[in-house]
Amino acid sequence: MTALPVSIIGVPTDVGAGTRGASMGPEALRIAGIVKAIGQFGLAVKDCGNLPGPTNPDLPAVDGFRHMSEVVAWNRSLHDAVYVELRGESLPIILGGDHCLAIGSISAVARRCRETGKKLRVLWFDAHADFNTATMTPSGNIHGMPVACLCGYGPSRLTEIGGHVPAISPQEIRLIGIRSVDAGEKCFLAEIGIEVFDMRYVDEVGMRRTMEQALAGICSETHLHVSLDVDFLDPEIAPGVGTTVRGGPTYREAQLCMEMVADTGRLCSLDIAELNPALDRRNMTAELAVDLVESLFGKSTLMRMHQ
Ligand SMILES: [Mn+2]
Repeated sequence: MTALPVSIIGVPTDVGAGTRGASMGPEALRIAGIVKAIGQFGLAVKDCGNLPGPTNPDLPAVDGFRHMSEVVAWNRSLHDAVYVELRGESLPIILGGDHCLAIGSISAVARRCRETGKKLRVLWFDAHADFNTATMTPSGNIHGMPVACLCGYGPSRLTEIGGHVPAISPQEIRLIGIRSVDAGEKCFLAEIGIEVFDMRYVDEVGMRRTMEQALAGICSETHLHVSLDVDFLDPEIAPGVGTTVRGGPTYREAQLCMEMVADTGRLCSLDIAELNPALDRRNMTAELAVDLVESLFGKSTLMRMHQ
């Protein structure tokens, strides 16, 4: 596979989150050196800058959703930006921003896959399942709903952004690292058949076996999209996020995930979401995220004798 040029798109939004600050994520990732980190692999990198969008009005939920109009505006514009980059044969990297942005990015990826006849596989690395609906979530924060919206469960203004409902089928996504799911969400996930590799599973079988299963069936015609919520990582190594949950993957486990994605050679798009510099310590979480991105693009943290 020839290496695609990379296009970086900043999405400085926190309208989908309960805690403010993820809107500063794109700049923190740039400061941590994301452009240079990708460039070192000989790839062409274009930083498209930040998308414009509405500011955070910090209002309570209306009809079960907070900031619906703002979330719709950001995601429509991100959908269009990602779609343009994919059509131009680039690999988009979306710097978030809260995780609601995955509605826009993945609906664009899915749309492009439908046009080109590619198979889609989404790996969703997260502490949460992000499968809430307006009736199940008390807060109404839309960053807890993107997987549900992408699978067609949610308000039409969000489910229809990519022009096809549902944007993705439940069979196209794997949730990895989950350790905070409420009862209603758990039943719903099982009912529609989403494959979930929770931390209990990772503990029992190990990250290597987990990733082998999450990547099973990927072939040369697969578009692999990674959606990395920074809260996937253990808070001890990644404090800069608004929704930390104890008991996440260690540094080595997280690196192994990324290295195994790199080994497939099929990574075609990436979201980095929920980095919150206001909660970080000396940008360490942004630097870790950049470190993981390097592994996604093939930097091996160990010298291997048998490649
Ligand atoms: Mn998330």
